[in-house]
Amino acid sequence: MDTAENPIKFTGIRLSKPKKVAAGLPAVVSSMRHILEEMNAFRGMKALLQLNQKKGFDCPGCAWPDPDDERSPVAEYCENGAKAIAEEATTKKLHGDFFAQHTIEELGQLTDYEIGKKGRIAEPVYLAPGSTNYVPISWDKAYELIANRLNNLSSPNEAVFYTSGRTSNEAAFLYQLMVRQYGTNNLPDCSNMCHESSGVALTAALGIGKGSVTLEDVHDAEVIIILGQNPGTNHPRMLTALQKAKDKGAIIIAVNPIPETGLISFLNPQTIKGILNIPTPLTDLFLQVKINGDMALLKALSILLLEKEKNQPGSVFDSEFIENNTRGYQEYIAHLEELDLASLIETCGVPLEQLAEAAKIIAGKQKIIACWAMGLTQHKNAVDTIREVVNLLLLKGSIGKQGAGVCPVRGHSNVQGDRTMGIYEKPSDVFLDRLDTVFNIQSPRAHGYDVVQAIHAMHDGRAKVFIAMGGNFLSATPDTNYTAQALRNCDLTVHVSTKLNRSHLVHGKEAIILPCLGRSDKDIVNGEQQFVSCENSMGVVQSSRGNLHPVSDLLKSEPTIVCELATAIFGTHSPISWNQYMQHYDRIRDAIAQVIPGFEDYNLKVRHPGGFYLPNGAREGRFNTHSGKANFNIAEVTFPEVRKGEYLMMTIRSHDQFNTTIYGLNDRYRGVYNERRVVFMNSKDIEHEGLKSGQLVDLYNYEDGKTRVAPGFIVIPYDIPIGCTATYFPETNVLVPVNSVADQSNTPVSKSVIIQIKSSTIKS
Ligand SMILES: Nc1nc2c(c(=O)[nH]1)N[C@H]1C(S)=C(S)[C@@H](COP(=O)(O)OP(=O)(O)OC[C@H]3O[C@@H](n4cnc5c(=O)[nH]c(N)nc54)[C@H](O)[C@@H]3O)O[C@H]1N2
Ligand SMILES: Nc1nc2c(c(=O)[nH]1)N[C@H]1C(S)=C(S)[C@@H](COP(=O)(O)OP(=O)(O)OC[C@H]3O[C@@H](n4cnc5c(=O)[nH]c(N)nc54)[C@H](O)[C@@H]3O)O[C@H]1N2
Ligand code: SF4
Ligand SMILES: [Mo]
Repeated sequence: MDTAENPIKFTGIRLSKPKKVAAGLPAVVSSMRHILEEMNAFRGMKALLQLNQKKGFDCPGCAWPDPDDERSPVAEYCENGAKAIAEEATTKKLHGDFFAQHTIEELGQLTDYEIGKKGRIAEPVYLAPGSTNYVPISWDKAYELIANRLNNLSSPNEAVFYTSGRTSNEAAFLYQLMVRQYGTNNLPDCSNMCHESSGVALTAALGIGKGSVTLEDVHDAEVIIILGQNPGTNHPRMLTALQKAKDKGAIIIAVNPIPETGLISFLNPQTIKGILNIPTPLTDLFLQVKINGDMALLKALSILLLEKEKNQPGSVFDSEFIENNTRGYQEYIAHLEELDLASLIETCGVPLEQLAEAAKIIAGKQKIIACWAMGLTQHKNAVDTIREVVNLLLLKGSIGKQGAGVCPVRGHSNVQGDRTMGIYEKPSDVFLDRLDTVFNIQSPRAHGYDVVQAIHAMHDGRAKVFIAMGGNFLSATPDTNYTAQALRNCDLTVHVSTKLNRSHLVHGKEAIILPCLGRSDKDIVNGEQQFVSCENSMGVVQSSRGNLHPVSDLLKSEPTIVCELATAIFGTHSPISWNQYMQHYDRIRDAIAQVIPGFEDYNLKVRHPGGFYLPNGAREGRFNTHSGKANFNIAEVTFPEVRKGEYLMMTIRSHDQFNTTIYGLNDRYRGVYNERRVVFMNSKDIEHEGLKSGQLVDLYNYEDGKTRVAPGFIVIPYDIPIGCTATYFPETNVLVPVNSVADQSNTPVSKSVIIQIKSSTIKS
């Protein structure tokens, strides 16, 4: 179906062998090419020189931390950081004339790549009911209209307020405050689709929903296990940290269905070795797990460790740590003893010899870090799988000590900070009580909708107004056609955005786009430059000051937009005087300091070069759980039911995208150029299905008695386990059933989608 939600275009595929080395000169060339396509060299260099510097701005890419100590004065960023800047700081811009020339329908036929290349949205625009084009609207009129629609709903719970993870702490705090003053906890965010499973698992196991390690810990680790993560593409500066760890003798074990280039070896363009073209091998042991075989793999590893411990008591497990700091050890051991190693091996697909080698490596070491990302979080059994990672570390006493711990590597640059600021549909009463006391409001106590619940509520007419602080809800969420209907059923959809995206084009009866400043933009209020702050994946809060002249005078900062919208919604009788916060962002930080533990003296601490660490009990070996101890978890081994003729499909990122933003059409490391409509398959499966390399196929999912189809994908033979396939999101989100969610975290299961593959009905 070639519609506004799923346009299909083929761009002319070229293939090469997957690369064996990440980064190096091609990365530098690619960075510069992206920058120069979007802006002149002066603007490009001006931005890049301040990227991730202590007085500069935080990279709008991923949440990998910056070094605490010295930073490179010229290039403290990676290829994908440069691409993020090129995308955001482009000088191309969209004013009213662009929207007058192009109907929504026309724009909907463009691919995500083409839409993104159009430029920055340069003024607020409005789409009237039944109208074909967005037209300019003044900021005041836009606020008035949104406030009017919100104030006329029969309940505040009929509105949904989405957040994506680029939003600063300051904007996020104000946004959730506005939403709670308005009267709802309907605050779904991208985290619901991302590391929610990690948050749920770690809170139950360790008493804090975040990672426990610092960057220094990664450098000091003896063993680093990387599961379900592709750092070479998605957290490229992590390779520098891995290289440092390797230089100090660390052993890296990678667990992944595909041998990702960034896990194999790294040419650091900032070192002499890199310049001399001498790569650092990274992974010492690659375990090619079947999609979603991790739980079985981890249990098998624990069994092998238990055997060694029994043979030589005290040599493998940290019994003192287990005794003093954990709960449920005996029960966990009893559980392991009931399991059948052979069937675990069959489920995970990794041969015993390799598992034994991994067990041997782990057995003799104490400083072990486990890193993971979406390859673990987006499965039905994600929470229990992550708890299995923790079980393994607890056996080894590898939590709360230097060089050891859990490291869920976050996605968006401030997704962790947004949660800390209260962007959460299930806030604690303690947090709400503080808000109420400090601001003299009455926050609602009923929990709100997460992403999946919000889609259903909009689909069923229980929610009528959708407001998004960033993001691209339609393309990021599952079951694209169902979600498109959900958005279309709304009376009003509003987006605070930097760039045009598909969620602006598949809209409610009325729609508004409010254009905002990005990270790289200079934000001046009353003649004084303001800064915002973000929390990275390791709990460091840092300031971020853009240094580029915004492409349009009609852009506003996210904090200003929230304050002005709140003023329009609540009028002059509000107990919160919203105006003060947009006059100086120190006022927002003062408010945050009053509400959120760890932010005392925020304004002082955030001005410290490099920022400050938030408190983290697990890091210090204190576990704020119900039991006061770190908890082992017992879970049955589960695996998706895949019938004959069905395959498991993981939806992954190419090297040229940031989530739904498509920077380019290449996936250099995997050797795919100029095409995104591809399906990676094992050659035996290709043969078994009677298909050929390069053939066009249609992909189907039939869950819940519905037929979902993603037509037109080119078959690529790849090094992936039998029965497993991979495609890029968002193109295949149409196949992810909205009701297929992870137990406990409700995260869409977008890494184990059950598909059938049939030769295509369309021509390329
Ligand atoms: N350049 C760039 N950077 C990004 C992003 C981006 O889109 N582009 N997105 C950002 C965001 S929001 C996030 S959340 C992160 C995402 O970072 P990643 O989680 O690295 O992103 P994915 O492409 O989803 O890759 C998942 C990895 O898990 C593997 N995998 C899939 N299923 C399984 C499984 O069942 N078991 C195991 N062991 N492995 C599996 C895949 O082969 C792949 O290597 O990156 C962030 N950084
Ligand atoms: N099938 C499948 N689906 C997935 C995933 C997957 O692995 N597979 N991954 C999931 C994950 S991990 C995530 S995090 C979500 C991502 O979901 P989202 O966060 O909703 O999506 P993004 O693509 O990151 O959002 C991009 C848009 O954000 C806007 N934007 C960019 N910068 C700014 C800014 O500074 N301010 C504002 N206001 N707007 C800005 C731009 O308009 C841009 O078009 O997708 C999820 N969806
Ligand atoms: S690793 Fe992530 S945060 Fe660092 S420069 Fe690259 S994209 Fe930006
Ligand atoms: Mo994410």
